[in-house]
Amino acid sequence: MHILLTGGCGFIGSNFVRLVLRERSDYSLTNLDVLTYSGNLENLADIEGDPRYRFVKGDINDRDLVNRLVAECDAVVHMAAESHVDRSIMDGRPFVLTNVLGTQTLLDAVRALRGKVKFLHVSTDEVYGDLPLDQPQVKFTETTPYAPSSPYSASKAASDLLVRAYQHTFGIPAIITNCSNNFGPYQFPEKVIPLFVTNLIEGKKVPLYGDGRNVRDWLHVEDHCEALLTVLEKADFTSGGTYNIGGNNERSNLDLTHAILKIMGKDESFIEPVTDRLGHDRRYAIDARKIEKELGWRPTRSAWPGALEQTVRWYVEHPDWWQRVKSGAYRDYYEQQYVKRR
Ligand code: NAD
Ligand code: TDX
Repeated sequence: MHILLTGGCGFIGSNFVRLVLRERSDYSLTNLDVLTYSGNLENLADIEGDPRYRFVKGDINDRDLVNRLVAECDAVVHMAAESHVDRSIMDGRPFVLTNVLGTQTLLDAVRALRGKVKFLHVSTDEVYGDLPLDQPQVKFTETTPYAPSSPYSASKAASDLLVRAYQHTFGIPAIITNCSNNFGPYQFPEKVIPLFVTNLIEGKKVPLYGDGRNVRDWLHVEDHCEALLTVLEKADFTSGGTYNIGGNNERSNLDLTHAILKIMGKDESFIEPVTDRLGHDRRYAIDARKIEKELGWRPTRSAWPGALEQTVRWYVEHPDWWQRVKSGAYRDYYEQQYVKRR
């Protein structure tokens, strides 16, 4: 199987590349990534020379390039996106350009191949909006109506609806996955866990939004990547549909912060309460029974405190990685590695 992965230099994408190369000796991958601020070639520096892996620098909105790369593959795993809610509140436009129009560019390329290429669309639980804090039994299922709250989640919801429409109208073989919050190595330190951990290593405080009671359902990134591989290999793409993916691991931000402080031997004085995020979703929780029942996937690497401790340790042991990200030095890598070789 040859996979065209979009956004493979980001957090989930780089973990997916590593997992596929490790666990599927007969698979190869092309990674199409334009290298926005969150795309970091250093995430995959150790596998650059693998003959089963190829990096192509390019935009998912480049029609000619996309048509050519899609025609060469058996399946598209589409992860490229603007992914950070706070950035979408500052400026929603890049989110529409990449998440909506970019997805449509890929869908057109897949459509032209008349059923030969599978399309796996990697999406988020945020498309469903948020859940009340006082009804813990209520979770997102695959039939929960869409009610996105941020420009980020609205752009992801729009892209999901385009996938559904192309599946329905043109019969493209497509599946959508909606996943909860991921954690693990190589996450850009704008997201809460790597931001808090690296701030604490630097002796800085952690900015906790609002009252800290917001709840997220945390899943280890390798569990997410295993779920995506399971869907790719076992799901019925001709009928289409959706799978929710979650960790069954709900934590309030306050509990998360206390857990990180404890692992790092810091006290509460390192918490800095700050003004809440605009439109801040209260609670996300995934009902993942469908993927478990139909495809036999369930998380195996997400249990706390072990998985959180392991993740904190990864950032503690890789200061070069996150210091280069925080300083912006990682952006020179492409220049050094590729441009100067021409
Ligand atoms: P990320 O921001 O770490 O990585 C995104 C990658 O996409 C980067 O490498 C970036 O360079 C690339 N990219 C952006 N615009 C592009 C374009 N126009 N053309 C080509 N490449 C482009 O994001 P992530 O956290 O790895 O998320 C990956 C996907 O998973 C996203 O679609 C996101 O919505 C979804 N998702 C993320 C989470 C999470 O917790 N991180 C949870 C559920 C779903
Ligand atoms: O500094 C912070 N302080 C804080 O309290 C940051 C960055 C976040 N938070 C809170 C906001 C959220 O309730 O922590 C929680 C998690 O925030 P993020 O890491 O920004 O993630 P979230 O907004 O929940 O979205 C993430 O999960 C779903 C990803 O960024 C999305 O790409 C994914 O779709």
